[in-house]
Amino acid sequence: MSAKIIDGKEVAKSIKLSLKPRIAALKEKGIVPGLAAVLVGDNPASQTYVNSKAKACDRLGMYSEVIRQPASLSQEELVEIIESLNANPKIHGFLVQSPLPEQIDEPEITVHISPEKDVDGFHPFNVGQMLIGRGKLLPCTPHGIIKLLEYYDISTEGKEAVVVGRSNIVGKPVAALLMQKGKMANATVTIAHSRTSNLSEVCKRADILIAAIGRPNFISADMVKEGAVVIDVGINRVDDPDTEKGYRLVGDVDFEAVKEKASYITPVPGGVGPMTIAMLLSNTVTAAENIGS
Ligand code: L34
Repeated sequence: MSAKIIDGKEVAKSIKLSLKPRIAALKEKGIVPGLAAVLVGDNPASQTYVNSKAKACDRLGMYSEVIRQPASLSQEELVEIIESLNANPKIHGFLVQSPLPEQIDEPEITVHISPEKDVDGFHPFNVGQMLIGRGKLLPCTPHGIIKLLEYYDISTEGKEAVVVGRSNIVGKPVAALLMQKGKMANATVTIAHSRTSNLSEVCKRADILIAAIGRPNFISADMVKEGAVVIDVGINRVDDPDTEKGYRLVGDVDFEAVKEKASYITPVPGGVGPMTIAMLLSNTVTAAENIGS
């Protein structure tokens, strides 16, 4: 069997389209939803992602700002920037792009973001609300994954979902969303990680396998059950002198081999990545509706 390819660009487009009437309704009230992204340092992947976020806002008639800062930025200076964004009426949502330089204490930074403007959904208040099933601003990548499954009518009800990776930005929250009571949830969730014994066997149990490890081609075909739904969250840059950019993007899943075994699979690029941006825009519109100024 060759898997059906889950087209993240198409789903992202449909989500962005669905935001248009909400943006128009806000504009009638004199509100232009505004997003700011803080970029510290010059990580090339972060620059790409942040630029894509700003461009996506422009296309939908939203306001956006990218605040670029040197890698030498101090914790105190970053907190000041956050406080000014908290107070900025043009900005309804903002984020501080990861990774951050080592002098910055990231969890400590997140606490300073006003929960109403926390469109990443990383503030402990929003994490807690999500965990009890009351999240208003859900983390973008995990929520994007749920939306992909929903769009393709892939039921999660009663399914074995295995999440490989336990990061705060993907692994833990996607597990929380899949295990909760409700539609597009009710899954039996296992979180596996680098210290899991028998990782291959654990992965093989999965009806839905979510790979968020950050290691190129880590999930091989022999770790995947026949007919499984495979969601690849990894975006790894691998050197490739034959390409114009000098690298190519590969996921955490050995796509070519695994697609012969899976029923559905997300590609990299064009899978989960575009959904992260679509859900960020969605959260920004939601934040603007909730803040209403
Ligand atoms: N604070 N930091 C914060 N929030 C986030 O939500 C992120 N993330 C992750 C990294 N750090 C963050 C992102 O924005 C990953 N991420 C992200 C966003 C967009 C894309 C990938 C990752 C994306 O657009 N991916 C395209 C390819 C882009 C390319 O050419 O490099 C894709 O099709 O997968």
